[in-house]
Amino acid sequence: MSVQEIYDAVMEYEEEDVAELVQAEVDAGTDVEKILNEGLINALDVIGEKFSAGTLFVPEMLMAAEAVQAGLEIIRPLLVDTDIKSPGTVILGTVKGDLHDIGKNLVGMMFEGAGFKLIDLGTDVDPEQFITAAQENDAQIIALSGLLTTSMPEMEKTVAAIRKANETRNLNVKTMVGGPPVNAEFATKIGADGYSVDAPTAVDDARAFIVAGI
Ligand code: B12
Repeated sequence: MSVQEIYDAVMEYEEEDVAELVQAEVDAGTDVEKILNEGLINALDVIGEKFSAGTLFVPEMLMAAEAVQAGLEIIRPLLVDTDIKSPGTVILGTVKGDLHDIGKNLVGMMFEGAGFKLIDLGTDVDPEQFITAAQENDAQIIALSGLLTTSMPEMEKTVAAIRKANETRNLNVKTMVGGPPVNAEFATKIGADGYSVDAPTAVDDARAFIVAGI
């Protein structure tokens, strides 16, 4: 039994095996971060490379994603279980036109694990949905995920709409963006308040926003 077997099972699209192997590693006390990074996410990176190279296609990418999701469900309780007092409320979603949600879900789990109240709007979320959810839940932060290059203009549109709502619709939220096509420079360019490279950093950055007092 090893983390390598989890990686292999994802590469073979064996959803049930992935769940069982992750459970076995968790029971054996293996570091969750190791399971996550070396077993699950690593495999998706290689799947993405094979997709780029044209050696596998969307159905395989989807099966690998489902296998990883099955593993994440086993890890979820370890990431979200907390007694910490809520530092604030975060609205999270993948921007319009983009259906990728594994990274977003991971970010969401880590926010929950840090005690934040999380409103996850899912994928393909349009700007108005983010704004309405922030108003209804008195949120401090809106966090946008995107995996596609075409999500970058969507993020820009969404951040612009949120900034406008901050000025004209009595909203008071900070925006943060994440996902492989974006970086800190892009975040600054589109007027987002922050960019974080991964889920743990997103939580630290969100805490810093709140401590700074929005
Ligand atoms: C799985 C997958 C799919 C699955 C998604 C299933 C799902 N439920 O999510 C399916 C099969 C549906 C899919 C479809 C498509 N995909 Co796809 N997909 C992938 C793949 C292999 C893995 C993505 C993933 O989950 N990674 C693991 C997670 C954990 O990583 P992550 O999302 O980057 O998240 C981390 C950070 O980025 C960050 N983060 C993420 N979100 C946020 C948000 C905030 C606020 C913060 C702070 C941080 C943060 O934190 C996370 C880690 O801690 C990638 C390749 C890759 N390596 O990324 C291609 C990839 C993203 N897909 C790609 C493409 C082209 C497509 C399709 C267009 C293919 C097609 N021809 O139909 C469609 C588009 C569908 C749509 N409209 O969205 C391209 C994108 C190219 C581009 N630059 O635009 C990639 C890069 C593959 C490639 N190499 O070409 N895909």
